[in-house]
Amino acid sequence: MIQITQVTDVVRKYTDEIGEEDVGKKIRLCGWVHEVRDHGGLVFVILRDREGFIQVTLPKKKVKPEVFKRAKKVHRESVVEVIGTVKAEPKAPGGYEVIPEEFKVLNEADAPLPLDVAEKVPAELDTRLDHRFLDLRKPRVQAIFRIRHCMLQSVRNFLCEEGFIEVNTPKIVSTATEGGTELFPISYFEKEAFLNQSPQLYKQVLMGAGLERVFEIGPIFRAEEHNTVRHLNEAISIDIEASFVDHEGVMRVLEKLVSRVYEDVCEKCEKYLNWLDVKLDVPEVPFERISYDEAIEIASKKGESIPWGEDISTTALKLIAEELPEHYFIVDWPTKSKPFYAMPYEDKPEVCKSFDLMCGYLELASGAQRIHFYDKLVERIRECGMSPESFGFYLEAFKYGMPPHSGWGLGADRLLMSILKLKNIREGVLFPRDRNRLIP
Ligand code: AMO
Repeated sequence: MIQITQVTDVVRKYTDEIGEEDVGKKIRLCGWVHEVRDHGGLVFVILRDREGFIQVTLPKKKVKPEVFKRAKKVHRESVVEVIGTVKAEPKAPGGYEVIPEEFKVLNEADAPLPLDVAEKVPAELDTRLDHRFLDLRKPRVQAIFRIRHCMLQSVRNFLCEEGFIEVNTPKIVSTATEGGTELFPISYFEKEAFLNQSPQLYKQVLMGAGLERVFEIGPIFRAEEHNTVRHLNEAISIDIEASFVDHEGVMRVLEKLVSRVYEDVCEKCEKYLNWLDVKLDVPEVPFERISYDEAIEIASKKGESIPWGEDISTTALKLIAEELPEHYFIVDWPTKSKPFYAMPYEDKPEVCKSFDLMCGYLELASGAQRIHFYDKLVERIRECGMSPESFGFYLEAFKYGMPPHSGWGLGADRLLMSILKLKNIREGVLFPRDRNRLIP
């Protein structure tokens, strides 16, 4: 790794890089003061960096007086740089300690802290999110984001290997895609505009452009009224679209992707999974598929009836999940319960070639084969009570050679929530946006 911090002869080490080979050697540590334990003539400073902790031991008689004085009065969470000699010490966390010859306070933190990073004083999620930069210093919280990073990298690697091209589509748009109720209007000079709910229209247009397989990892905005543990107003969606593939084809891509993410997280994030005390089992593919009809039948037998054609309620989904493995697909939804672009079955137009990927009762993704015929699409837009005129640029792409295609959208925040069994989706989002939260 390139040494990008201050230049000295002494090599900077992360706390987890210190081993037997460093004993007796001089190293440089940079990080935050996690804890100070003052025993009079002996002071222990626990230094934390992004990889863990190390004990900096200061016996009054063995360190320079100014170093001893500085360490003794440093506030918790101050930023420090320590140069010192590594000693094996079985009683120290990690088995090593550092005896400093230099102890620089690069920036002193105020006291008292608005949030206890050492987690001795527990805090509610709201308080934690209000002071998120401090909350993020907690190793267990950082672990979530290290795993999120690995998850997204795994998604990218897998989709690139499968021939998908990464694209970026506009987030300031002029039309709804997933129904008109959840739109955020914005002012865009003299025009009406919205934040995009989904890259849906653009990824389909790119099929008309001949890109064949595209993916996007980007924000989607939904004016969700409800404050639930699994809804955000700004979420990250992993979207794909593929030509000459039916809904079954993209479901296979989706299940393989999910299982690959588990494999990669297990392999590359053992340390962070341990910090979180999470054990993962890689889900086996193929995932079970049940039809919408079978799903509502299960719910109805358990006392929760869903009128055919309606969306499945959370209560019903919880009952359905009791009968199924962790990951499963609900397929063949009523056409009227899905957006206009889902392709109805030729011989049964009241049902469409769509699917939801579930993890327990949590919906992780939804997708479908799309209607690729211009006339049929215009008819469906009208049936859904919308005006084809507002879909001009989208519809044009269907007039001049649109291949058959399918795709899905997978909620990245929900995927992370399900992998780590987070109780609240907000825990896996750096700065979540919900009805009550616009700051920080
Ligand atoms: P859908 O609306 O089902 O489908 O969204 C796809 C996935 O995105 C995630 N998601 C959310 N996550 C957190 N908070 C929200 N408010 C939220 N809304 C959605 C979910 C969901 O399964 N265009 C289609 C996809 C497609 O057919 O390609 C779409 O947007 O995990």
